[in-house]
Amino acid sequence: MDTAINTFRRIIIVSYRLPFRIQSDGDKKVLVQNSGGLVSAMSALTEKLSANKEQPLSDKIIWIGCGENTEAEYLDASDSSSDYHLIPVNIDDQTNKLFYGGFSNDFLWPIFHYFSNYAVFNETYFEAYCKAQRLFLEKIEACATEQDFIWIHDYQLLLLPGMIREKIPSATIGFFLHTPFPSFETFRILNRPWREALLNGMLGADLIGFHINDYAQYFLRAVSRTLGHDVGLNTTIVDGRMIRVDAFPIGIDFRKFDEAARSKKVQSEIKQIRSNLGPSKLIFSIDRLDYTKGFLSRLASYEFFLEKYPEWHEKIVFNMIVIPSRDTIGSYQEMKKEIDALVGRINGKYGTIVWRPIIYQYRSVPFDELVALYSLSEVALITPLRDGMNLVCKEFAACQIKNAGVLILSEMAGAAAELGEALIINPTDKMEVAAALNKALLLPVRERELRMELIRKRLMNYDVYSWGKDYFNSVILIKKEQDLRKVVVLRKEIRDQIISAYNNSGKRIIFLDYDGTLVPYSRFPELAVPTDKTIRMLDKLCSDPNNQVILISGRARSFLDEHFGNLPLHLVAEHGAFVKFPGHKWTCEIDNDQNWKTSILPILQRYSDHCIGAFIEEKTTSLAWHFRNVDAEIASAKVNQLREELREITSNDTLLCMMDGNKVIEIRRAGYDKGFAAMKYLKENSFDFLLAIGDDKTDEDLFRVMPENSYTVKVGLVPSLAKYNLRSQADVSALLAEFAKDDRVPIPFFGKLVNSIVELI
Ligand code: GDG
Repeated sequence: MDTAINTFRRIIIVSYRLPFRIQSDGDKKVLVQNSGGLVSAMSALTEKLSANKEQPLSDKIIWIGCGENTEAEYLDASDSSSDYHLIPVNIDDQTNKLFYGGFSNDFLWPIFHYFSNYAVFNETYFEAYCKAQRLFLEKIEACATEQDFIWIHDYQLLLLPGMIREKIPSATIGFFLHTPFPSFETFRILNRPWREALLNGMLGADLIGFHINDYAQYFLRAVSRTLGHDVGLNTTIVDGRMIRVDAFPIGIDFRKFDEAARSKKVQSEIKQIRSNLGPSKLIFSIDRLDYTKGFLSRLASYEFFLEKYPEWHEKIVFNMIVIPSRDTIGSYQEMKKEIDALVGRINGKYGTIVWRPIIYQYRSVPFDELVALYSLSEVALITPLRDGMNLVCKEFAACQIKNAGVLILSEMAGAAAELGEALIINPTDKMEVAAALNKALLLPVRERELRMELIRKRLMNYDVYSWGKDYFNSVILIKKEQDLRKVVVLRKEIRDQIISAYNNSGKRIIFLDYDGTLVPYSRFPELAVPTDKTIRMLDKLCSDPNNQVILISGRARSFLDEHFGNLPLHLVAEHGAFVKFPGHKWTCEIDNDQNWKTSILPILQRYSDHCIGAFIEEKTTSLAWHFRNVDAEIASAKVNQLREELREITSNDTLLCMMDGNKVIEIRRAGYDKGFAAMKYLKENSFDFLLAIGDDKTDEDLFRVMPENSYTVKVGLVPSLAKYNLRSQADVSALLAEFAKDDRVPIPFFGKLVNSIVELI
């Protein structure tokens, strides 16, 4: 961890809210930590980092977030031992209302927690969401460098990683989502532009962390289905940058709770509470006021338990603490009223003169009291309807120093994936919850101890420190991986160098691929035709007697003839199977037997039937199965199956081979490729300017045979044998336009006349 930390100059944490507020302590102003899952986790982590005497942090951790005070006031209130340098983001009230209360809490929060019926759709929410994140961006830009690690947290800031990436392309950015990420069926409720914007925003990060693997997989699925990016088990590649998407189940500061539970202060607090409680067994829960936490169904289950198991009356007490949160929002106030009423009804129905079944408190709890309550409770009843992780259940276990308590935990909390020894329940099934309560209260001591011991051991091993370490190490690993796969973008200096080499050379050879290189991809190949501008540019290029320009394509002869037949170009069709010199006829470079197609066509047809959007292109020497219009997810499953099937055939038939292209699988006669075709031209080794440009996997064969002194350019930011990468097809047109930029300008006759005059002058 320490090595990982020291890889970066500084850590910059960014979250919606700053973790501290300023309070007066006599004459002095002091920083007081806010409550909440993110703050608890991060402060535990940073305390540990700062406490490391051998390798303390080189600088304070910068934390950027909304706060009530100015930067100077925070600085003033923090003492020299403080771990943080707090930088507040100021968002005006109206924007904040729409951004935080609106888009974040009234829209994303319910959708991400599967409460889509609570989601409020409002155009202005999203505008404010974008505006607010630009304000965060300003603060980050003012302090961040490429050597820092910027760690962004949670659903309020989903756009921010992408915004930073645009401004600081080589920044190291981590993103961690503390809520669940919903399945695609729920995520697709968002309208398409928002869906795309949010995913693209998150993909600005190098490492995207979730609490559990399910959320990571749902995210990757959303990326594949919404943006059409290829996704692997835990990675995806965007603009040539590999991004890791993984699960990092957040831990707690186990020792802090464990030690506090053993402390004298807490032990005397326990005695105090115990003497008030009497012999009753204590069932405990504490959560922020939120509909996701499942208060109403928890109370309904408890009521059912009281009804079904009357033998427990007067022997148990349920202490339900609700922490004030978001209670300015109307729906939260409503929910609070419902909780108040239900508690009142249950206590009225089952309570006696000596017994109140529920002790309900709506308040915050000081740390020592919280630890005491965790420690002395016999049962923790943690039943959220959805929860990213849930730290309360972990803290309860950390305080069970005698291993005596039982944890009842909702299967809808991320923590359930880790804590299998708890009694796992469905929080909406009151019968199951009631039965679990009864079981928990009756569980033999030995079984309670065994279960709790295992839970505690796991939480101790993977505490918040290990979580941070895991996350930091993964950031380093993905950066290393990116370095290995680095693409060399053809920057202006290299471009100038190529243009000047072109201008200073006398014998040039230029290989140009067609689709994706000379023209952008289109939904149907027939529609990807060259523009007049492209034809004019090619005309100029190949009319230069010093140039030999070869259009080296996978297209059929007829297509190339139709569009380029009038130009003095060399044409190579079907990936090298046919070659045509300017003014000559096509020559076939291979054995042109076509019988093999009869067995392959039905296979391709069968896959087309199952993949809406797929189509077959029949060429003389090959059959191409195009899947660019197939739903990405269906394609990823079916394409692999088809590959396997074809591989089986080609491994038994040495005359056939399979080619993986850009959203196309092609099966053809073996023994030739673009490299093979190019070699015929390159044999004549007297060129002083050599250039090859292509975007497809089949162009790698071309790059492979180009001599060392060539310029080879891959279109798209993906690793390649080519020396340089251009971002897009449009960049190729711009580069070629530079070569063709003799000032002899426009079209044929008049153009040539003007040129001659220019030359004369
Ligand atoms: C989000 C996700 C995820 C709260 N009130 C008091 C208090 N707290 C502390 C608890 C606990 C934390 O706040 C609450 O964490 P949870 O995980 O239970 O819930 P959220 O606030 O919803 O947190 C959640 C979490 O982020 C972390 O990623 O687990 O799923 O929703 O640490 O102890 N502590 C004290 N007094 C309070 O009144 N001392």
